[in-house]
Amino acid sequence: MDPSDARRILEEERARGRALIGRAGSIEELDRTKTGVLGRKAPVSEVQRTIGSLPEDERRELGRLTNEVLAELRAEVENRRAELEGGADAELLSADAVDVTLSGRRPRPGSFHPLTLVEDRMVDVFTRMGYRVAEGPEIEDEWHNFEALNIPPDHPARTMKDSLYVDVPGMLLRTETSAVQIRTMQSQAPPVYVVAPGRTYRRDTPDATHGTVFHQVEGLAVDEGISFADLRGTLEAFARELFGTNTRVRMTPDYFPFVEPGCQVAVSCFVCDGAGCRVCGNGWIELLGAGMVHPKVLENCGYDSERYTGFAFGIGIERVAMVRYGVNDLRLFVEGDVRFLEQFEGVA
Ligand code: FA5
Repeated sequence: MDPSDARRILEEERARGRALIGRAGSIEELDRTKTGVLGRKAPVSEVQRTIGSLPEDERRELGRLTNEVLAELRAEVENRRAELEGGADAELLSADAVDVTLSGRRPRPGSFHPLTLVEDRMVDVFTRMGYRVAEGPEIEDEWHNFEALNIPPDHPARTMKDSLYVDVPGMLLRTETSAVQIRTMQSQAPPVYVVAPGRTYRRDTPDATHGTVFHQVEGLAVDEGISFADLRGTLEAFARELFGTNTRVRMTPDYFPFVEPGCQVAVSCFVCDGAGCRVCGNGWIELLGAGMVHPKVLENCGYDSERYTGFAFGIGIERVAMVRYGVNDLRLFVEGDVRFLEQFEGVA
């Protein structure tokens, strides 16, 4: 290559390269430009390759010029890269900018589920009477759920048809919180005053008043000299706390294998005070089963049934919530419809 051509090419490339580098609008474009002006096939590189064949003095002079152009273009590339990267940062910053003067979006406060509200209220009433909270497993063995509660082998609740068994032999989802009575008595000596809130499972066909999964609060008091009058007084105090001071309690005989005598307990309707209305029908609202702990149950847990007596009760939480909030179908509690649930915001 003629040295004067080489010089011309170098000067042209210096100008062309600077212009192209300056125009590159993105890092990707800059990289392409860099290959075009500094890569192996770029005119400057071609000049560089021919320098070796020139006479000594030309070689030195052209070598110096080539290096100068290369250094200048490389510096231009790096400057432009820094500019583009800075620009990308600035773009990101402006896209992410928060206008602190705008009023914020208020986070929607959650609220307690109505069943939680009622359970807490019930537990609160009993703990203020001196009861302690006890717990038991939801997957229970047949002994705690049935045998210990004096539920005989031929009782219908023990069939697959009425209870939900799990894949482990002899284990089922507890059908009532009464199993916690047994666990509590096994773990401590009398006197016992406990309430056990929790989830229970039955193979009931779901309808407005029955769920397959529902909740109960179990109560158990065992001490010397406990009588049916104590049960009645306790439930009256509970009903007055929950439904108002004029509430009356009605007990009608019923059968549960683990109590003797046993009863169903209803409270006078807090809407119509017993006259009969849309909420209650006949003036009374059935809430729970109760009775005096069967001596066999006390003996099953190692308690002296000659010395100790006790009462127990099991209250359906859904039932209490339906009455307290005027809800006519307990399936609403588990459907998760926000329009239903948000009505309980701020409710006690
Ligand atoms: C029992 O479960 C007894 N363990 C109660 C008891 C405890 C009696 C201690 C004596 C001594 P019962 O099956 O009646 O009894 O249920 C008690 C309450 O749970 C009912 O009054 C009702 O409020 C609620 N309940 C029962 N089955 C369902 C269901 N499928 N869905 C919703 N609530 C239910």
